[in-house]
Amino acid sequence: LKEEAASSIESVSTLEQLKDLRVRYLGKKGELTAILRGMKDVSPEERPVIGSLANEIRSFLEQEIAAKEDQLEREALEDRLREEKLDVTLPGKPYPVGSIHPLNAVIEQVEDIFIGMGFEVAEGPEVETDSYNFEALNIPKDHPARDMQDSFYITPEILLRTHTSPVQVRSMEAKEGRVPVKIICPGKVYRRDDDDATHSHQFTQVEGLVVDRGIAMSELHGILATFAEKLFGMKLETRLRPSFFPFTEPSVEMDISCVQCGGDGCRMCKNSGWIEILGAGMVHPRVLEGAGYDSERYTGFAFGMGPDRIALLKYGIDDIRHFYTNDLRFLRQFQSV
Ligand code: FA5
Repeated sequence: LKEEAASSIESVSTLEQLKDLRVRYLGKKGELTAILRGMKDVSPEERPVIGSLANEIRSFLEQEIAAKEDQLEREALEDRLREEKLDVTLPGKPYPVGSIHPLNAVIEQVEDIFIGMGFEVAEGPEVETDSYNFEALNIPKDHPARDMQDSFYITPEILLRTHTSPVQVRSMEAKEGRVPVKIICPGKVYRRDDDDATHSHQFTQVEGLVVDRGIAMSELHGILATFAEKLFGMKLETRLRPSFFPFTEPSVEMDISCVQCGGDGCRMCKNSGWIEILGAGMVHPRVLEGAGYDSERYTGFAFGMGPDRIALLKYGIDDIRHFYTNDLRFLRQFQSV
């Protein structure tokens, strides 16, 4: 039995098989256990001899099994180490890296420039009431200026805001008559415009508003000229042209000398040398009064620009729709922006 067991132990190759062998020889119903149980039938003289022999075999088998178990475990560990070997010199898998959208890049630059000049960034809702979007901005129901901004209405009183100007009124109301008010507000706006290379039905604007004592048109021009030079990173000419907005009086549009051709004429500026980048003006007294500011004591200026068109100009992009179609080939060109 001893020899047979020893050679079986020698020949097993898995821990599973070894466990079966242990049960077969040493288990409750095992062969050696059966011999030890049978001792009661053996004559008293033979009992000590057979008993000690059986015990000797048992401890021998226990040792053999333990030794084999050690060996098998070591081998299994070595196999695993061999299989799971990691080659740290292999080249890694390339991981796709995203980049900031050119439109967001421009909005962030605009924010940084104005924050640097002491402005705070305000926010307002994209779903707006007719009264904030129009009435509080001196655009009554039957005013022809409503046609300037064809709107998406949700109910007769609620619409998607057509410009960021309602945030002027909301910001003044939040300040409850205190000065200075000095905010910009970037955000999405919506108009029922037909999409083409320079028009989108959803686009972005950045509004600006300053209200304090003694604010004049010269402050407006100074701040906006400084802003334009910082944004395009070069010396620029700027000019203010008379314009009309119901919520500012007087109203202007600001042109910059074309950054693409340096003022000599190109496709971007239609050979005029000038490009319009924003609308602005002195806040209309009626808008100040409506938001709780005494228009005899305080004056202010406001402006509104379209970062989409500024981004077209800054990066020489030919179609505004590129910003919204998410073609990776287009977006990848701005990884260093
Ligand atoms: C306004 O929306 C005024 N609220 C701006 C303003 C604010 C004037 C404060 C005075 C004081 P306007 O409709 O011109 O103005 O739009 C401003 C800018 O938005 C334009 O210069 C243009 O850059 C951009 N814009 C207008 N319509 C579109 C469009 N469909 N797609 C992309 N950009 C547009």
